[in-house]
Amino acid sequence: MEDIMINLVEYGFIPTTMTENIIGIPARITAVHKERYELICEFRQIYGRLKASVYYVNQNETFPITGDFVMIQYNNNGDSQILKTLQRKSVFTRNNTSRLKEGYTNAINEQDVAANFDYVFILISLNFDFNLNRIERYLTLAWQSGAIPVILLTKADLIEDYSEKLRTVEKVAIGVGVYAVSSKTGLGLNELGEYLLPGKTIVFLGSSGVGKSSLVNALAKQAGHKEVIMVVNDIREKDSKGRHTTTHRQLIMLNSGVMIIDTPGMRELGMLDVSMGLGQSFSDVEQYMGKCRFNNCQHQSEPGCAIKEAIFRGELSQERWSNYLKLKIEARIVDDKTGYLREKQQIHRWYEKQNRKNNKSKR
Ligand SMILES: Nc1nc2c(ncn2[C@@H]2O[C@H](COP(=O)(O)OP(=O)(O)OP(=O)(O)O)[C@@H](O)[C@H]2O)c(=O)[nH]1
Ligand SMILES: [Mg+2]
Ligand SMILES: [Zn+2]
Repeated sequence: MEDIMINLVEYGFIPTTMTENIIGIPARITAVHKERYELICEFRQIYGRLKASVYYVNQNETFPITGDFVMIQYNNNGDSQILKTLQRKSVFTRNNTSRLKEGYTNAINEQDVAANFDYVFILISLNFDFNLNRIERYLTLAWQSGAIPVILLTKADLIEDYSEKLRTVEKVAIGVGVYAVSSKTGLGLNELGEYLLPGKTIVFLGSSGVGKSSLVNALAKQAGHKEVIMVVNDIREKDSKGRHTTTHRQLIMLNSGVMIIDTPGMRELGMLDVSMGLGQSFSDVEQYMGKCRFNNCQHQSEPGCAIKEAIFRGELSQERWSNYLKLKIEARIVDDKTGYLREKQQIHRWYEKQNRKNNKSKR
């Protein structure tokens, strides 16, 4: 056993009274294999298996996926036992209806993508794969997941002038950061600093070949890693389209303390639930609408405000509510193009203030 204990909080774990009352110690799933899980716990990187009497007998127990926090019975001499999946703050799951059609009950669902991420990096290649509809679907998915989307237009080194494309994407990506990047030249990577924070988890989404793993490597290099982290196949660009280089999801922690979940490109998007529109991505927020004591409640400091109460009870996160507001404000601006720029600046300031507030409360 190593001398130095790992602090799981640095892996994004938030201890609560609930976890204190469950037996075992917390751990985070870093990869999922057929029946075996890779985990990180306070002692070291370990392997684990599901406790059968918990996961197979009790049909309500959620099967862990990459990024999940779980409680384990630590075993120093072999596989540890996974006792419980803890509540997720964000998740990508498969479409429930297709799951039913396929006869899923509660079998291990390898198609589930990731859990407990703070940001979704949506990677779109500037030289192919450029499709606004797809970008919108990714955005809807990302908002639904409970995390914050960021759009990266990749391989900027291959395109002479991408400003037009950048502007087009900014128009559909309401309230979302859009960046042109290149893993080859390092262009735009510094701008991502505000997301690459210790303890935060970022999931990478995007078609096969857009450069997800290359970006992991570029960011790792930037963080001082000497070794290459993800395998990238450099000769496949022309002759072997459709092959997937990354074959499983892996949570990686960089030296800077940020965590990245790289995913295989596959048909991910088709498998995920994108049946709802962007407005309905916030059904978790909108369920409180119209439940305030006053009809014209501004959700500021009015008594009997259902939103504020939900936040107070911990049912709704402040961050989620802020995102909802941001999206609402931006949506209104798109309808009113005349005041567009002025208001965009206002939002920018509002968002920065919000960030400062968040950072303060974290200290
Ligand atoms: N010119 C250029 N090529 C890039 C860049 N990023 C990635 N590539 C190339 O694009 C190809 C695919 O890159 P990967 O990083 O494997 O793509 P991926 O999204 O991880 O693909 P899957 O693992 O299959 O989902 C490789 O040939 C890379 O060398 C870039 O910024 N510029
Ligand atoms: Mg890859
Ligand atoms: Zn209210």
